[in-house]
Amino acid sequence: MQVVYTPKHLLHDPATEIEASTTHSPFEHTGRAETIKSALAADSRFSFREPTEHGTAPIKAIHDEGLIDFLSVAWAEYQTVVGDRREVVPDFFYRDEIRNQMGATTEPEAITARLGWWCFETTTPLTQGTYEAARAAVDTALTASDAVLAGERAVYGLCRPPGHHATRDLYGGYCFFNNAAIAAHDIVQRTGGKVTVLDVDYHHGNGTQEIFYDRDDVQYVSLHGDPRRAYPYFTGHADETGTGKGLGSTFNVPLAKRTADDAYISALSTCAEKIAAFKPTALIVSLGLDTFITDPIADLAVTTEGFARSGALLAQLGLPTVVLQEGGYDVQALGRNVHAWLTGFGA
Ligand code: SP5
Ligand code: ZN
Repeated sequence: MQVVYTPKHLLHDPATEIEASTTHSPFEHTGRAETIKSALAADSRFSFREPTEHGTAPIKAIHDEGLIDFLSVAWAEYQTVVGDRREVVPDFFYRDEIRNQMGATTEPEAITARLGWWCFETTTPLTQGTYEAARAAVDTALTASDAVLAGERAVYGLCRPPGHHATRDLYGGYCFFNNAAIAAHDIVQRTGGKVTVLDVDYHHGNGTQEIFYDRDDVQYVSLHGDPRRAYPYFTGHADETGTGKGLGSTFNVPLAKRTADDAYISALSTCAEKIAAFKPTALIVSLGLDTFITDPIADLAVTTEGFARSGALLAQLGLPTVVLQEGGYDVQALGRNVHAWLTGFGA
């Protein structure tokens, strides 16, 4: 199996994360992608290639151009206006209600205000090279989907930073650009076929769901920790099924705490049936391994064997498949878990 990887992910290098009312070392760090790379490189069935540059057009097709412009200048502008900071984090979030009765507003001028305009939470710091790394993650996803369109059965894009929490207009949840959504839309545009994004990350992919919520050409299927207890809290409930012509093209399966392999595989089978019924021409998997039994920020109980079974089950759909890296924070086990999933699929 081809693996698309670039060391440019190292340019996004936060040293802290503000979460749970503390500042601590980040769960999402450079070591994650490096350990995955090493685990796959040790198996000769995987061949590595670097992404090619695709420019901003495919990103603009999914995200507000203002978000791209902001991310390209925000870190540097903060340094000159506010002060020297290794990492840049918002401290004032825009919420519509602050202007109750006053009507809508537009992007503000001050850098502090713009941070709160484009970001939705505190755990996603901007570092000096974040924009370049985020652009490279998009290129990784698009290079993987190019290879699948060129005839590969399945290709793995080692995207970092991840993407599925990024909405059309907002970044957060360790995500800046929605790699999977950009690749899915690109495939639809180029082939005219329908695409499914299957999101197996522990966290609901609020961004991917939002981007495609009113569309009938991209199906979004997700199984994740129940948002009644799990981040991102405000989306991912079972009654969210799409809107307008997209009604029925979103399918959410919230999972109970400690869900283990057999129950997980059973839920995944239900998802596979939904995908088969949609009849897509390609599948994108948002591959988060934070469903793992010892993940530090999640509470499911999937094992390495469960990941191998997941890959095998999805291979049975027989679809051209782009697998893109999302979360997974037990870094000790992350390389072997990705390896198990991909070899289960059929490396
Ligand atoms: C891509 C991805 O997996 N993003 C996840 C972002 C979640 N960030 C906040 C998680 C908060 C979890 N708090 C539980 C702490 C247990 N020690
Ligand atoms: Zn996650």
